[in-house]
Amino acid sequence: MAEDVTARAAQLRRQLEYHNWRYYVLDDPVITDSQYDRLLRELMRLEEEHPELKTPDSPTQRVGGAPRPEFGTVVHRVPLFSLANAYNEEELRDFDRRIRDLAGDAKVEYVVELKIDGLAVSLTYENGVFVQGATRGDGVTGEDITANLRTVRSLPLRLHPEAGAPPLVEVRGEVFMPKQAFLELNARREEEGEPLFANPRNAAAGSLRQLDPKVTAARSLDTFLYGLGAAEGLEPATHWELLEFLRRAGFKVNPHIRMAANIEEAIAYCLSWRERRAELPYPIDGLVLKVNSLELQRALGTTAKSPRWAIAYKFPAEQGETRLKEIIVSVGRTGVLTPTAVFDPPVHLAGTTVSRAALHNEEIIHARDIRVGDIVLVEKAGDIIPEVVASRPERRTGKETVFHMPQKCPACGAEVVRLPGEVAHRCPNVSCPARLRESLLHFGSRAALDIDGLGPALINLLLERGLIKDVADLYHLQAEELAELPRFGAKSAANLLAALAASKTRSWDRLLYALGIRYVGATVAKTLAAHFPDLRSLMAAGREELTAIPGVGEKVAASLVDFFAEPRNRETIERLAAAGLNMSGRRRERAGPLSGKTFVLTGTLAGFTRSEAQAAIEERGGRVTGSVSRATDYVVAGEKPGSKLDKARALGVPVLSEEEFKKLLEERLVQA
Ligand code: 0OX
Repeated sequence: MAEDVTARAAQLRRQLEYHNWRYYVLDDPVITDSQYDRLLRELMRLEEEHPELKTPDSPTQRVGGAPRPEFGTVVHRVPLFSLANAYNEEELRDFDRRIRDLAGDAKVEYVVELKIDGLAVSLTYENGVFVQGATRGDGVTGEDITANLRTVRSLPLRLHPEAGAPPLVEVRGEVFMPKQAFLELNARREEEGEPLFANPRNAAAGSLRQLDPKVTAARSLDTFLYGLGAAEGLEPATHWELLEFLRRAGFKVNPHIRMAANIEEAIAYCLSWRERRAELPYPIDGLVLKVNSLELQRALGTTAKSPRWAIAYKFPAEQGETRLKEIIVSVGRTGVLTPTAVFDPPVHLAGTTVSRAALHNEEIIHARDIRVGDIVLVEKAGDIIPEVVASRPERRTGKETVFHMPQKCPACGAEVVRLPGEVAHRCPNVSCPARLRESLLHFGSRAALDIDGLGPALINLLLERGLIKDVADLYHLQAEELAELPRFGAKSAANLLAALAASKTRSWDRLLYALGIRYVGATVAKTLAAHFPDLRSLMAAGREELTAIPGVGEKVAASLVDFFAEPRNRETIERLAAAGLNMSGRRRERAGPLSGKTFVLTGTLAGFTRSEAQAAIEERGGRVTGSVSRATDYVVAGEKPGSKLDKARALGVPVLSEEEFKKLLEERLVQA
């Protein structure tokens, strides 16, 4: 028996270490938090029952994960503890009883906060100035992510004067990604052939733990602050007072934080959020109860891992069971094969009916021991995306089958490849009908050439009838052949031809984006179009010329060079040119007196609308971006400037008034 227990503990430890590494080092977990919790709790129970099993390196003995070696490390002045969890009302009442045992007759009030599903950070301000930011890390040592945190717009780089500039404050809170931003980021990544983030928290972690702060800056991260570490010159008496201080100092404090006079009020507030959490624009995974009196907090103290004065109430997972009927594999525009689970019957989760869920890749399917025909558990990951989290092996009948990625492309039969270092399987055939279909859809999509009426049904018809074989064929379609298509009269034919004609005049960055080159999304396409006068000169550019452009990295450059080296692609581009598509930009490439200068606009100007100011800068060869960084040359501040002005001051970026801006425009015109 004892042998079994030892073996199981060792197995759990190995599994937990592996999943820790996937989560903290790779930001790419293969199991869900609740599965991880289950493994950890099983190990904790075993170690409690058999203390001789405890080892100093057991995953139960630490709070977080290994720091990434690329970042500097920060030793926290006061350790960052994690929270003990409660999964039901009874566990909350137990928590309250333990506290009242110690409190004696004193009344125990609680502050109840939403538990934001993000990344815990610690921010140090010296004499009111932000000097250092760190991840929690293992609670004792974290990673230095100061440069990245500086790009998060809701973080004050300087405390508001109302806070009284205490000599030292170390503030704690959560950096998170709003749900909408997460969905948009993943949509963009899908388009650019990048792996998707599993949930908003991983997206936030992945965005913050970037070696290039520019990448962090481009992600919509937000913050809520809720705690204090080391402090000098600041002594709140209650947690509530601390929150008020944080608000005054300019931090974002969650608006749904409430006082509860006793545990029952706190519980009622927790339960009220079970139904309402879907309405929030950011992900939460529960609530946090904190003893309001800091004196009582000090008296209660901490265990090895978590304070005794706080507890997390974790929502039961939105969860349902159903049968995984089949796994279908679709082929995307870049050739990536994606498996999708199809459920029979569909499951109801948090007000929605779910009949399918993405399975990401083969590795995840095997890590979760999911087989076709299994009864599976479906949850909403990060409060938002349905996900198959586990199977029920005990309910197998023996008819279930292990899933393998097909070795041949399900659409064209080409041999599937797996590039070294990639989890994705790909169809390498550039003329694969599935890839072609997706490429055509992308080509005509709104942000690309915006060809009204070119939807999936029409594309299928055109392909089936052999009327088109690539995007260039679209421009040779004839009214007569279109009018013969089922449910497609002369009117629709004329509309489509008009839409195609209109698409020829779009700016060439949109054509570049429409070509669907890997890693060339709409933003990269704009950047490239701003540096080259036309598509042909971009095609002639080598890797070095490309990587010299800010915002163009090795990956993008290699992808462009490969794409343009392919004769079939060059031929398609020539045919598009012959059909009359616009391949050069008058407006964008301008070399002028402001060439190489980057501007940020904030507030309202009396003499210009925002787009007029932008046009004036661009006409002179300058560029306008949305956020202030060290690379910004000027910030133009009008009436009621926003936080961009504070940021410019903190970074020492020159700030121009409207008068000064006008002068600069005039001067630079004369020079030109
Ligand atoms: C959150 C959150 C996390 C209390 C002692 C250790 C953590 N995710 O929103 N942690 C805490 O509290 C501390 N509060 C929160 N609101």
